[in-house]
Amino acid sequence: MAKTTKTRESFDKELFKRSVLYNIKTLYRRTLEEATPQQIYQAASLAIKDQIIDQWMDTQKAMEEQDPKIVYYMSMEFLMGRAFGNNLINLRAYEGVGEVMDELGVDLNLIEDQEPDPALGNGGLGRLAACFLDSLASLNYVAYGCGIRYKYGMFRQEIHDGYQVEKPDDWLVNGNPFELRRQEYAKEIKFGGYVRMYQDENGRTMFKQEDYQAVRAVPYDLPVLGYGNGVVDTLRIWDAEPINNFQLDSFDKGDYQKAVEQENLAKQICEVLYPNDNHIAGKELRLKQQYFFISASVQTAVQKYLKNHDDIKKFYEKNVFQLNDTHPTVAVAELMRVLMDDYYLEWDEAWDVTTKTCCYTNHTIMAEALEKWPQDLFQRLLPRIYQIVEEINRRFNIEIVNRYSNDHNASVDEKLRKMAILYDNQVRMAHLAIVGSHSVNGVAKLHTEILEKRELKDFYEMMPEKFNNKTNGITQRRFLMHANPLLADWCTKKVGDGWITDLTVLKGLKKTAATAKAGKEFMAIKKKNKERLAKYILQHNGIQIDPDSIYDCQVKRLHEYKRQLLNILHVIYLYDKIKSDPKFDMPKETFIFGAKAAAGYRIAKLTIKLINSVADVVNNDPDVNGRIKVVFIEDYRVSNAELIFAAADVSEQISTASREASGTGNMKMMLNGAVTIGTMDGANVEIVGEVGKDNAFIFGMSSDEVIEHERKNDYDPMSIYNSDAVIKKTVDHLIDGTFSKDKELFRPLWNSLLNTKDTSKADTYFILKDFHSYAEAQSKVRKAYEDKAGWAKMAMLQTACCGKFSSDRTIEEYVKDIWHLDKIKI
Ligand code: NBX
Repeated sequence: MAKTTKTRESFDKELFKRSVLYNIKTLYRRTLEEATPQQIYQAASLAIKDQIIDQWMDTQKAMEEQDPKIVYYMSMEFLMGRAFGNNLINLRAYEGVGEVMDELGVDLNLIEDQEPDPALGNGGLGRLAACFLDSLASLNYVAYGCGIRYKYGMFRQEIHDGYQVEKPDDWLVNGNPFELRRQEYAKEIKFGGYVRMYQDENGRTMFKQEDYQAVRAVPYDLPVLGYGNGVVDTLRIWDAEPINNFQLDSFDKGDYQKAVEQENLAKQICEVLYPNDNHIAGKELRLKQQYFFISASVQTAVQKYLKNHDDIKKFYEKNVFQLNDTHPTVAVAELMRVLMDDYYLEWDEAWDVTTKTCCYTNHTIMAEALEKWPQDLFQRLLPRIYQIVEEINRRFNIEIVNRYSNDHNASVDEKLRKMAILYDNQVRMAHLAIVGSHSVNGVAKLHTEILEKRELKDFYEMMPEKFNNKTNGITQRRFLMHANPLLADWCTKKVGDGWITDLTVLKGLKKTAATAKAGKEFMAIKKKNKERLAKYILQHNGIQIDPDSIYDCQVKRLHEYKRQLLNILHVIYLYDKIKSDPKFDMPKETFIFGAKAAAGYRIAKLTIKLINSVADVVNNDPDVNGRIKVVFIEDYRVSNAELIFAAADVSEQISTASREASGTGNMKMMLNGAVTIGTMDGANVEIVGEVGKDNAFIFGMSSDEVIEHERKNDYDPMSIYNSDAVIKKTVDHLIDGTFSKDKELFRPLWNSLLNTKDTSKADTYFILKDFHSYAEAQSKVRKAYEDKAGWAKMAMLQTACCGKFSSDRTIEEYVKDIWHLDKIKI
């Protein structure tokens, strides 16, 4: 248990113990001995919640007295991970609770394992939102996360015969002990119908949605604890309920029909998270989800403000909306609607407030992830919102015309085509987000540059002042303190515990890193974490791995641009080497994968099957003799990610340059002392900047080179294949029966690299082009690992140099440049 967490302030062990026993009795009519681990978990969680509630109320009180500016972080995803352990850490009660559990004869880890991972997110974007909330609370800012209480979060992944099988994630079966249902803040949300225009008694033109379907949005609040500062912020996630229980004996057929439809709508809206990342399915229900939680959140924010302020025109002085990608972008039009229709502002006044309130973060340049809605669908579902979007678009187009009609270097038509919000019968959400916000940011330096120079070039030229970079970060409270208590303690011993709230303190380790003794300690801790992961893998995968082997880890969503295929092709290449040269000398290496593929993403799912098939062959071939092992960890999620990060030696960050906006797993691995093998992409560039290029293994094309090939459309993987025997042999193993009796099974993967019918579509992610440079980098990794002392030093330097990548730093930058929040005092 982490000594780091010893600095506890007001945690009362006796009170906690009594409270747990009491809860077991009153909830389950049982004694501790009779209670199941799940029941103990529930009882302990409620005991903790008791303490949290007091702090939560104090925070609310401080808020009312101090009237700070509030950020609403609007996101369709919050990938929070388990709350129990994290809450204990931030309450500084982890060790105390551990002691109580010891006294009760209960294993705290077992209790933590009773909690399902709340997986209300796909990957990086959702997890970033969770890290941001942790940092906001820890830095004394008042924040509301606004999202959806999906009944089913990200699916649970099972592997059957090497294939991914999606199982529903029924995370609420046992209830959620930390949540509070806030019926009193329910809101009505309207869909469909038509807009009636009329003059009110003061002669104002009014717009009223009629003949609509409505659902009731009911908020559930989850506490977000700051670290040791008594601040408790709120994640408010919305559930949908039917407005009224309709009468089954209704005589009016029309009413009856409508009532059933309304009830169904309410049942559907929050049913499930769409499991796609970096890809848009364009489903009507998804747009309903978006408007549902945004309308509820915007209405709440405005009403909350007006409780203590009377000038709605100054709303932006006390509130800011950060839109997490384009998914919450209807907020721009919804705020306009509320300001004009409910509070009678004129267009220009409402527009001033809206643009000063909204800010937009872009997380991708992948074309297939850009949200566009068919105009007719949008209009049918959100008739009033559509009118407002039309008017925003009309005014923006006038601006474009005024700006460019006398500019001989620009064509107005071209600009309209590229920048209009409504175009080609589509609503382009990114354009609405940019026009309706005063800040547009990318998530790493390189990503922001690409946005400015390429993807959003026209917008950048027209409104450069809006654009800025905010390099992502991660919270060290979860990803070091909770994930790796041994290393957390070691850091504290070396440099004090200041790193918990200021990660740059770890740079003090640089001096330490020079000594051989420290290196041994560091690697001993790594070894323990590798044993912990080996135990998990044996339990969950039935595969025995060697804690003395190199743990090379690629864990993240499965996507072609992330190039898990490059990784496994390199394993195939190594396997060949071993087969053709039985004495081939290399340190033992374990290739660890973890990844979920979107349910409809064929190539991604087949890549999972390939990894498992390669594992079957390689792990069981006596010629390999344990030199390489391949493991695919089932159901990759926040809780097992923590085990993996702590155990990783090598961090695989191998996306095609320019494609990974930032990456955050790269930072989590670095924090835990894993060395990066990667491309100059996303935040890797900045990681190398901090740790130095001698302490990372960089390979492959630069983003400029990739972009240049795309511009010229001159990349021809087939010519590489035909002229390079090694690549040909490696790739052909996909279709020669080495990894599957059915030689055609992996043909689609082979085709994805070499499809001869349409060269421009083959190997879109330049796997063959980067292959040798990757293999060479891998060979350097193996060589470096053989120098034990050298490796220990390099690993320590990762931890020492990752100060920049705390989400605390990111949040302070958002505050300084965009949000201008006030700190509250408790
Ligand atoms: O956001 C990710 C990027 O790919 C990472 O490079 C970045 O570090 C991270 C945080 O900024 N994007 C991401 O996770 N996107 C999604 O999950 C996503 C989900 C739904 C959707 C589109 C994208 N419709």
